[in-house]
Amino acid sequence: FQLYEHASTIPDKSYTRGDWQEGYQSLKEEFDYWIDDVEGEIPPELNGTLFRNGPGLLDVNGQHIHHPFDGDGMISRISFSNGRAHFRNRFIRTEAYLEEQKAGKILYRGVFGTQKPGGWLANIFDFKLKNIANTNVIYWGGKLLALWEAAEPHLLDPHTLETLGKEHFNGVLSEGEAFGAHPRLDPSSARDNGATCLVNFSIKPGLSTTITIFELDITGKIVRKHAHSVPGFCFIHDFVITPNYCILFQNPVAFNPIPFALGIRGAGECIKFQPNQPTQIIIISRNPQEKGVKILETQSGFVFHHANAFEQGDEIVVDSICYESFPEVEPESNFREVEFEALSPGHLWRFHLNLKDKTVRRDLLADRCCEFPSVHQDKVGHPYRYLYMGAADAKTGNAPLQAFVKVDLESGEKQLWSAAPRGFVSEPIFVPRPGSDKEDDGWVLALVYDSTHHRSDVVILDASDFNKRPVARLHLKHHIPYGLHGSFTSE
Ligand code: 3ON
Ligand code: FE
Repeated sequence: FQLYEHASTIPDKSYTRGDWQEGYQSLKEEFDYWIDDVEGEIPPELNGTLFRNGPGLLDVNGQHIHHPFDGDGMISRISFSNGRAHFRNRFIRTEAYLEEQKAGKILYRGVFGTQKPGGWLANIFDFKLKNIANTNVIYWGGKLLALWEAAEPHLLDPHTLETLGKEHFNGVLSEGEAFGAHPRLDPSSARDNGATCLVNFSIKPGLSTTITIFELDITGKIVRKHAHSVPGFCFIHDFVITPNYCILFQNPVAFNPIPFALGIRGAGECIKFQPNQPTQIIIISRNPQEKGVKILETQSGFVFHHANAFEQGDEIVVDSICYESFPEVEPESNFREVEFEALSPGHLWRFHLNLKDKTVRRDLLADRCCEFPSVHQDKVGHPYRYLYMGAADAKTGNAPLQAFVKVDLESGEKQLWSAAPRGFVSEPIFVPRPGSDKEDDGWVLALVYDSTHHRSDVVILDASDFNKRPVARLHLKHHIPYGLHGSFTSE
């Protein structure tokens, strides 16, 4: 476990930018093999499949994309059975991926600033969206779906990862209609006789924004769909649920479409953070019969990801990763040259939304730079004790994610496992030990990029104690570019 050592070997920083950059090389190959290079032991009770999604290509035939969020989606599938693990990765054959690979050049503009070669003249008034299916992957109702928040999901074969087409849920979703990338699973849905249901949302931008809520039963059918209009432009990437509500944070941003229309900037680069405006917290009832939304206000800030929410008396409690400002994408900049220290780090906050007196209180829970929170699947929407997330190795300041933090929300205790100085982490996922009802009895699974060997590891931590060495570390034969989200299914 050579990466287990701490950052003390490098006095001022726990990483070098050069090491970090290597994790953003494209992975062009598609693999299919049993993972035999394993340190430690894969728990024999760990059975199921970890699916990961994220940008696999950071270039199209050598033409660089402008931002990783514009990269073509690639699925990694790590399946565990009887103490062994198998790896497979496949690109999602979206229409745009196939066209661009055939042409050997960039044919589409990306939301985060990728432009077709040829300057603004080649890009002006081109409003076509490239559905890159790169943000999340879920197995639900017997379907494996790759998600991207501005368009419909792609349906994949859960075994071969072959792309089967776009999914419209029997026509409930129309051609090109958005289906968000951050579904939440309600472990006991009252409207489904206590069965698990999947809740998702979508954003349709405009001068006013339409927020649509979708609920899918265990067969994968959309059983509830209701739309709500809120004033102003929204950029909402994630949301949280409780048994009765969906909660979305409308970050204070303004959208100026002109540079996008003129072919100078991507749509996402036309979003400007408004530090002097409050964040609006949108509360939507999950009862489709209930019209209208409640809106509460809190201090300015930018939230991509929420950890969880629950109802408590007159309050809804929401735990979220909040930035002081939105990290704006600069058109002239190269994301590989990012000055980490110049950006504001994400911190874990707890928001108390009082529905009776319409006030919001917020408390800082953890002031270490962090992202990608995850909780026990049975605790989604309910009071909970433990949360896991990616974090910087250093206590303060903004830096790449190199560690995992477990937060005990009851005692305030935090445990850290770090892959610094040469390892870089991604979203951790908690997998409960079968048959156990202790909230932290299980494993935390994640991909960790090891720049020493330019390869990625599947790291399995004992969730009950991060101070222990990893239960197992599975060395892949190659790296996987830093990804976004994924899920574990025991089916
Ligand atoms: O808001 C409008 C509606 C909408 C859906 C306009 C719009 C064009 C901005 C839009 C589209 C939004 C899209 C396509 C968002 C895609 C987001 C994405 C692919 C990823 C977001 C990732 C967020 C975070 C915080 C990632 C962190 C990564 C690291 C810490 C590094 O590993
Ligand atoms: Fe996300």
